[in-house]
Amino acid sequence: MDKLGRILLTGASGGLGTLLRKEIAKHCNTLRLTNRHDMGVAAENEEIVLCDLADADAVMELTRDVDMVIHMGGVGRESTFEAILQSNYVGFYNLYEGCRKNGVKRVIWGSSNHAIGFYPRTQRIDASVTPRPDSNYGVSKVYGEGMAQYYWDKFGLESVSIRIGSCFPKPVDRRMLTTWLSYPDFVHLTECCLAAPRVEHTIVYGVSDNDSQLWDNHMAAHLGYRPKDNAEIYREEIEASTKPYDRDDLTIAVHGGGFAAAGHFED
Ligand code: 15L
Repeated sequence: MDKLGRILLTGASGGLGTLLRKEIAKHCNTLRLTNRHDMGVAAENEEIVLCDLADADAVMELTRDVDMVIHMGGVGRESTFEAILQSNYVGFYNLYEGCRKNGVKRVIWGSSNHAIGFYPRTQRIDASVTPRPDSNYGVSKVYGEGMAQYYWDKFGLESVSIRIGSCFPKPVDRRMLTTWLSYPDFVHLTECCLAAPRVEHTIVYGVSDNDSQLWDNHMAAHLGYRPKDNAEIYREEIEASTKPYDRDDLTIAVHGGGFAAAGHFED
């Protein structure tokens, strides 16, 4: 892929941000890293900017002279409404406004399978389905996808919303035999999102080439994503170390698993 001038990576000290920091730097002249917390020492082509995305003025500066954004920041699980509000709504809005006003070309960001978590496991879905979020966190991802579509339709700012499954070094429970996204596949998918000539607003499921599949990526074929890993190689190990789910347990009845099964966070 052609080298970009400057990429901004948010959430740079989180799990996925730390992974991308190592892998994405070679695709740009300058990698600007941001988070609220310490991100260590800047490497040769890195810039480090401490920033709270809820601070609109700071985000306006943060997004200046940036070609593309990889947004892995924000609250990454169910939480209080206040925490989600500041990060996934206010912070997300500030980011898109900064990108629009500073002429950023594309935002690639971590949406989540929890935007569609209440679909039953008996149904394989593609990106055209109506969202069915399974948590306040999932609702915030639906908002993000709405923003991404709106900023493409109204302002021509491109986005890829990656509905990430379970991105971990290896699957750790039975549900993840279906939802697992390996680190190498996640890096490859992010590179596809950076390199694709035109994405408009694309929704893609971030999932490896698992034998057991709930998500169909035919609507994101233009990204050229070809996952290589398959959770099936862990089946024996997972089945030996975990109990089978009860048929009626929401953890296994719907795509979102435990997020759907949990009660309201603040009750
Ligand atoms: C997510 O959205 C979370 O960020 C991650 O920690 C996992 O829980 C994942 O979903 C999942 O569904 O396994």
